[in-house]
Amino acid sequence: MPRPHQPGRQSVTPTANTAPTDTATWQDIDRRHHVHPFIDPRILAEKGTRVIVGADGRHLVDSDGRRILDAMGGLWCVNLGYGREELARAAYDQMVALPYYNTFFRSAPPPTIELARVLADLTPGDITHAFFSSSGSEANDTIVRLVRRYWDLKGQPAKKTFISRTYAYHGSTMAAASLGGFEAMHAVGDLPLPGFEHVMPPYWFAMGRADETPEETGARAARALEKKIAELGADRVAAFIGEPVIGAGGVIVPPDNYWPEIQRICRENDILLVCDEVITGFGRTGEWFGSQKFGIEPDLMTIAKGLTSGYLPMSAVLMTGAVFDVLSEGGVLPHGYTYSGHPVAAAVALENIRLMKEEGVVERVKEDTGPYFQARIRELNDHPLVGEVRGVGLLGSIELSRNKTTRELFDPVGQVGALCHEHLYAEGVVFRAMRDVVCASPPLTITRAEIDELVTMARAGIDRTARDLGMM
Ligand code: PXG
Repeated sequence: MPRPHQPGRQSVTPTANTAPTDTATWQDIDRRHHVHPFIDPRILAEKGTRVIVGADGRHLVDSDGRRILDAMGGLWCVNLGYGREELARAAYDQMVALPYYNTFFRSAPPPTIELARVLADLTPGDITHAFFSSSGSEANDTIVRLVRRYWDLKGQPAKKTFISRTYAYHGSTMAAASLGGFEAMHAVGDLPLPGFEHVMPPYWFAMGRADETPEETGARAARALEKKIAELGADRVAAFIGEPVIGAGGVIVPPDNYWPEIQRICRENDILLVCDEVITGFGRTGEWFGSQKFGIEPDLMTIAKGLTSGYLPMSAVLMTGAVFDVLSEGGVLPHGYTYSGHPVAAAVALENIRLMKEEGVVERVKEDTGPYFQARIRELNDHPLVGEVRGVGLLGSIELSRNKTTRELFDPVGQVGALCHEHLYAEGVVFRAMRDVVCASPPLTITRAEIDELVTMARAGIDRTARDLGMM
């Protein structure tokens, strides 16, 4: 049962196994013992860890009792919002019935079997089968192994190279980070591994030529894939992978002409099309899956995050019957994780999907809160520090720029975004800053009133940033 929050209380007991203590003590212990992803430990030590002790609906509660609107739904994942007792109960009931059993060899627990069926029903095109894992990174690693095996079994063992995009985020394992398009990530672990290539994304604001429309940039980005395939030889290219909307890379929304063109190029060159739906899956864009929003039917899909609303770690690789049939010809598949198809995570995923259907969550994003959110955040376009507002459904980003006409980026990139993130937090809302883009991916249960609150705080935080820069 979630505990009631007591705003203002200085000393917190978040769980039965942590002693009550104050923020400074948590921060001190954290600094001495805990390695955090994606933050300079010196900055963390200087500024102190934000200790989040509870949450309810769309709001977080920190160890000082402050309530903060979570415009990020955790990390793009808490789609049903916080404090959903139905999900906690589904986990509890399954833990009592069967807390663990595996899916290796001939076994499988009922929730995992049922989830595979539900996913086949929910997904677009001919997707029929699911391979389960626990994180988006593991699922994308799985993609690399399965796709390479697919081409071996098809008698085309030279088809091994993956083409992905600059600013793509596909995870942090060796293969997932190789798929990703971030130099800073490649620098850790000597990546990309051999066999991973990158082309430009349809990112008009930063990569579009001065005289180009977003559609023209989209068409040029699609041609970049065609050129890369020609350069490598289609007989060496295994798959193209992309997020329907690039998420962590700055919420880069493609123009409508981009994805159909990418699909055409993949089909014509006999290259598998893989959609990483880790963020765009489960209603984020106003459809169940981003590929539906953009009118394409991938051969394989990666899902994670919103599958369980982040309540437990679970991910999957989904594939068409045609892909499954080829893989089946290979006999034993020597690939799997101890927690593949974990029954408790599967029970939570099933309950999450049931609740989403029962409450009409995806329809509400499509027809009501999504369009409302898009209209309201676009009001920020009038701000002198805002270069462009992008988004679809309940995914949005604000690209900060000195000059929206020339689309001038800040130099060095990243400081203004980080500053803005701090100001937004001070206003009481968490965004995600990437370069000089602040991104939002709120719980899909967010109300119109909370969207108003979000936009008011966003404007105030951007105002503060502009004043620091002498732009207001
Ligand atoms: N694909 C996509 C599209 C993602 O956004 C992953 C794969 C990897 O999932 P796991 O579960 O292995 O993390 C992601 C994850 C950020 C941030 O800073 C984004 C993600 C994860 C952590 C931080 O915006 N996306």
